[in-house]
Amino acid sequence: MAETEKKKESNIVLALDFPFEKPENRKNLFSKAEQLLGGVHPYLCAVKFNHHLVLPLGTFDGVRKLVKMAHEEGLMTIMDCKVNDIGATNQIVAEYYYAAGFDALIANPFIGWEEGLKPIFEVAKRLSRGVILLIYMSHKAAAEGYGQTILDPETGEKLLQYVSFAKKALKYSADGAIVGATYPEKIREIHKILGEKVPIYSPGIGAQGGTAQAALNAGASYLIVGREITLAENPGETAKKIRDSARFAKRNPPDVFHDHL
Ligand code: 3DU
Repeated sequence: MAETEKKKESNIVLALDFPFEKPENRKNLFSKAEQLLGGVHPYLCAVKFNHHLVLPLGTFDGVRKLVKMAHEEGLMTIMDCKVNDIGATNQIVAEYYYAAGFDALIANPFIGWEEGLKPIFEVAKRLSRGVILLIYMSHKAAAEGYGQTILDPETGEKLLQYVSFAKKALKYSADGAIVGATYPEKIREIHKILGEKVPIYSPGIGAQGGTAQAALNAGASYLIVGREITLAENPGETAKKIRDSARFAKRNPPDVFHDHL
């Protein structure tokens, strides 16, 4: 991803999400997605797909075409399927999404390693693809799961769930960590654990209330942006603005200013 970011001069991952369409009108979604991607690709490094398109368009039909289109524009593709089942099922899920062309998929570390995440990482390794782990989600109730206090099974000490997940992301050599832009203080804390070894992908910019500046300042490497772009009157202009402000924020992190004050 770092190479693509450099080449495309962008750290913006577009969440290619659209509002619900009646199933009989689902072909409109393909045209919408195709048109949007055609207009915004110069300002992106990757496209993230979700059930918004996989359900109505089908993985090996519409979605595969969009994945191909993204690749032709030099973009990486991520499937946000938040894999969360037993290993035998996860393996099949991973095989299908990678077969459809996805470069990486998102998985939920709550399932644990043996017969959980391990089969996904094994498929990813065999096919040279990526696995990105959810470390702290962006929504209001994220604290109920990711923020709970657990007892570290190795030390018996109290530990925050997301701290444990961040340590595991390092241990498993995950290709990315999802941390919500709505919780910049969590990004900062998790970034301290991950350093530059596992890049932070941050969703929740705009529609969910997070800001690009705060997420980047706290240590996020990539910004995941959906509705702010997909529902904009002029998606190309909006994507360019977000890309430009993200580049500026990266060059001029407010922390650097602070350090000099
Ligand atoms: O709020 P937006 O429209 O910018 O979309 C954010 C996307 O990222 C959307 O696909 C959502 O399902 C996904 N996502 C989160 O928003 C928060 C997470 O913790 C993980 C994924």
